[in-house]
Amino acid sequence: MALDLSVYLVIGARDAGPRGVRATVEAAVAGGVSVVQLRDKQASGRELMALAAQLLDLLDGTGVPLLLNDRLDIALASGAHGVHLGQSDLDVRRARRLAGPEFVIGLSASRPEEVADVHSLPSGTVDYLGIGPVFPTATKPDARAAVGLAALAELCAGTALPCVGIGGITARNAAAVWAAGVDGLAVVSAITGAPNPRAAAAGLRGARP
Ligand code: TZP
Ligand code: MG
Repeated sequence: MALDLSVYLVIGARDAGPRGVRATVEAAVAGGVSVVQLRDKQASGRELMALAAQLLDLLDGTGVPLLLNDRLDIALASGAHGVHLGQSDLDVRRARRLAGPEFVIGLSASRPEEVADVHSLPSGTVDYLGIGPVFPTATKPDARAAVGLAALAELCAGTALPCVGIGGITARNAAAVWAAGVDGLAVVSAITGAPNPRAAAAGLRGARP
């Protein structure tokens, strides 16, 4: 299955608020989200496992893959489609060895040297790069400084790997982020904080050139 990164929802219980993760994901997928990443730094392994199982049930038959942030163990145990790892998480080579060739592995890389490191890996180790924060964001207080559109464009141009922009992306700036050469837009609050997550997802999808 080709990986469609175009509208990429990152979500956890705290992002979803009272609407809940499941209802938000259901609405967002109806609106055109193409990837869901479960990212909840506070949830226990058991909680993540239970939520992953529920989301996999919900996504079954939609063609939308579920990725786990950080937790290769939960991703493998739940039967999720992949994992998204950061620069301080489990090494992507080890993750690839454990997970096999079909599993999706995404990696955060927001500096040229981090992208260069990925190029020195055996091909097929990493499936896509997450680059950000593109813009300042309150969603991830410990995020690095925003890279901005010009650096995003340079990073995307410097790799053959698909690139997803993340951080402060909304329907209003979506066209500018696409113009930087990304293969997808990853968002938390633009969907989870919207009054209508389905319409918000559709708005992001509609911004694709
Ligand atoms: N990684 C870099 S920025 C970010 C993550 C998880 C948060 C993005 O959230 P938002 O609400 O789309 O700015
Ligand atoms: Mg991580």
